[in-house]
Amino acid sequence: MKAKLEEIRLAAEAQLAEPSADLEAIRIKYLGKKGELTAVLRGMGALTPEERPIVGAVANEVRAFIENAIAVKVEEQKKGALLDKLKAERIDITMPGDKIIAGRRHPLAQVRREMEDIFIGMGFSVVEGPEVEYDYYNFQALNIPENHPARDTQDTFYITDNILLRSQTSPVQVRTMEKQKPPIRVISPGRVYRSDAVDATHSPLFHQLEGLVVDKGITMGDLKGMLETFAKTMFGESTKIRFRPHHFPFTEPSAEVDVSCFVCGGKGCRLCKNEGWMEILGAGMVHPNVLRGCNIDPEEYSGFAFGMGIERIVMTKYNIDDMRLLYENDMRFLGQF
Ligand code: 2NM
Repeated sequence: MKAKLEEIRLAAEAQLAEPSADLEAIRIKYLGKKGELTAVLRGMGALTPEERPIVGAVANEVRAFIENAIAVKVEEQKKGALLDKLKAERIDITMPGDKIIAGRRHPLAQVRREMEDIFIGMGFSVVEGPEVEYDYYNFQALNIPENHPARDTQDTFYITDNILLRSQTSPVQVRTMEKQKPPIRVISPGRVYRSDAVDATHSPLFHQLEGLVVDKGITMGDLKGMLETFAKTMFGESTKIRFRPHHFPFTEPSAEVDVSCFVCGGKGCRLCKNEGWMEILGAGMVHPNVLRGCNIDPEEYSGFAFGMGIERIVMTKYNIDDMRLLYENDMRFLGQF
């Protein structure tokens, strides 16, 4: 029996030496309920009382040997599996990282913010209002007569007889004057809509920034000084402004305002088409009818207002000759700003 036990030990040792040994199968084969070592232990009843403890000791020794050999092998296989995994999942930290493409603001948004900052610096607040407006706020309250061409369905997008897409942001200023007592100092940037065919200088949707100041004793001099500060900050310290008489129904007197060309300084060049000046906005003193319509007494208060197209400012500032470039979302173009 001792020889049989020694045979079992050697056989188990040999099997466990195989690199891909199935450890669980080996355990069952020798140590399991129907295993070879178990069978030897069961057969011990046939031994003499003198032989039993000697064979029993050898059997225990063989069992301990096999158990230990299996445990060592289990550890070995675990370690091997971990090393394989580490090898397979190795990270090359010298590889270059993924390039992050940073976004940026659209030039229209950049310029709008730049303009807002300038006016905020002069004490203005930014106000917003609906893009779908009543005809009352878009026209009537602005002293625009019933038969004015701007009211034509050819020029304005009507939704019903008295509801339309605002064609300017002035309705926001009327709503402000209705709600707020002077002193008023607001700008209203936003989208406006006009039924224009698309070309290099027109779009049915564009952006305006209008401003309004109402207080006691406001004069055209205040308007000029404020616009001069705006122009110098926006286009450079040497910029001059020039008022040309004009007509708007909502202001009296009214003017179109030019800035001196920031490329040639007024001598005339390609950018300003040899004029030396570029038109950037319309302005004037708020018409008494407009103030009265908002329950502001024109005998007590006066005000100025102005309006400019943000697209035009962007195109002037960056010498862009086709407005459509601002709406096409071509990154080769937008990436330049
Ligand atoms: C312009 C030109 C001149 C203007 C007038 C008003 C209001 F509501 F006070 F009457 N808001 N904006 C105005 C004046 C707008 O855009 C070219």
